[in-house]
Amino acid sequence: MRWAIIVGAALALALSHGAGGGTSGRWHARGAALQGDVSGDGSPEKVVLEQWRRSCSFRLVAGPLRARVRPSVCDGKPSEVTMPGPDPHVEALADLDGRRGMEIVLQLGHGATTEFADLWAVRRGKLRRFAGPEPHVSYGGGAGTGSVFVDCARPGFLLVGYRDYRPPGRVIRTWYSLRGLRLRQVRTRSMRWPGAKSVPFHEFGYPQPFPTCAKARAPGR
Ligand SMILES: [Ca+2]
Repeated sequence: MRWAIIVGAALALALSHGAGGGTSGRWHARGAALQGDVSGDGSPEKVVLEQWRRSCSFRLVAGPLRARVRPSVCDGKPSEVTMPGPDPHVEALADLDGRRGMEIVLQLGHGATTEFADLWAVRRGKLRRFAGPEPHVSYGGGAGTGSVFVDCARPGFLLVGYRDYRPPGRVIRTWYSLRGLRLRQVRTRSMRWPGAKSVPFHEFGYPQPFPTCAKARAPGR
């Protein structure tokens, strides 16, 4: 299911980096640029996703760092991300794994109700995608079916809450550790929870994703 954080063995190799800053040539920004320290040096970088013309070629830009991004939808329905629209874009910068420097939440697309994203971080001076297939995280949903909520737990741990509204109603919370650019499922708790009853757990707050740990978001969100 889309809401699950999927752990996989494949490591993204879509890396490239170069010098210089800002949009240049036929590269143009896709979504808003965020300011935050993703390199961990104490100074903020400008973080933005750029697109090459109207092609399915994207690059993640963080200060002087560059990394190529090719969403898997490029192989099937590229028009979902090449036409003007909300995705893909940098959704948030958030301190997720407890190391210096914020992680990058790169929203790749959206389904009927949920939105889904990959996680990136700067390691050894390069932008690196977390391991595993797309997407690393999903969030959103609609009352009546189910909703997914993702947030920080304690440092280095991520929490995904899933709410199933179908009677009798259920809340499922799953913890993941983030180490070495890898998400590992730690434990899961499931409990009955009637659809009409509000959920007190922090990950069910808004806005999504990462309501209690995000340090930077796109303006107006
Ligand atoms: Ca920095």
